[in-house]
Amino acid sequence: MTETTTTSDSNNNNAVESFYSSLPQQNVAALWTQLDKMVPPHPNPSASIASWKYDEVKPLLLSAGDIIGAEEAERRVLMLVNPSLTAPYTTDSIYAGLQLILPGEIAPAHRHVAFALRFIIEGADGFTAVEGEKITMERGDVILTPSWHWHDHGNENKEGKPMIWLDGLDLPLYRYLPVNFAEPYADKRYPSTPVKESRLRFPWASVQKQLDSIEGDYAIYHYRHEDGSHLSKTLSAQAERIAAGTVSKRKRETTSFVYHVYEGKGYSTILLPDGETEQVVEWKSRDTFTVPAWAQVSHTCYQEAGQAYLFAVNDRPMVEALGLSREQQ
Ligand code: 1HN
Repeated sequence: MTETTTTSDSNNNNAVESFYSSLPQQNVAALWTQLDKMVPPHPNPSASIASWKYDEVKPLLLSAGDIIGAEEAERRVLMLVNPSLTAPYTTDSIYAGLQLILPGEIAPAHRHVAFALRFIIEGADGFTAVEGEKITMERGDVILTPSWHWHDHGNENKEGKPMIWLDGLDLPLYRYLPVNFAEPYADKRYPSTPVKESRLRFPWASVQKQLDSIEGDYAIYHYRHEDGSHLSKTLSAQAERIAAGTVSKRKRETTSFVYHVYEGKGYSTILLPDGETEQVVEWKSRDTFTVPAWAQVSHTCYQEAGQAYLFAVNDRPMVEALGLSREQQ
């Protein structure tokens, strides 16, 4: 009796083993061994909390300026690579990079399916020409390059000032929808005429005015087009004001963020969705950091530094369009 059971158990084990080992040949796999991974108990972004100090990255960017020309590079950019991922991931859904154009240089005209927005960090007399509109770049401006719009960049400064900005693109999306492609223009520049105002340019002054007009220690402003829509169908942006010596309420959203500090000094306390990994990111003007999706975040502005203004690229339009928006205060 006992012997029979043993034999049947081992027959059974053999049958189970051969069942599992037969699966890969047929390109199938058992869901029940990895159900947790497919439907985890909480959102689980792959991106980690990361930060880039401007004082550390700017010298590298300027060195890149010695090594390669903007035209040769096509885009002279240092990508902000999330340490848990590879390029183009700054978060799971947002690519960000720092771009440099030196006086007299042109980043030649091209167009691509990917959407880009730029937050201008420093420089003078720089421009980006988008589909015929030559738009001057000023610190704090957000300038859009909608999908499939011709664009080139340049720097006409006579005092040797480099033009530097933060790019935000929806490149990670094309891992799943591989429909992104680019086309070079026949000439270096796409024909354009200077414009003072553009639906593609969002000057900082009006954003700050909005933030300052909201009462209280904390204010948030969501960039929108005149018709109320997000900046694009994929990525958009927001700006926040945190009064000196105050802490913003802890909040988590299914949105991910690449933050960039316009002004001020402080730190953000970020708790990952696992509820265990908490990090404090210290920041000051021109630093950049990530907040992965569903991470709990609160911003603290130091008393002595005056109020802080934070800018952030977010993936809100995609998350909303898919009905996945959730927020916890
Ligand atoms: C691009 O075309 C620009 O036009 C910036 O300035 C960054 C990153 C990846 C692919 C294309 C630009 C980019 C990019």
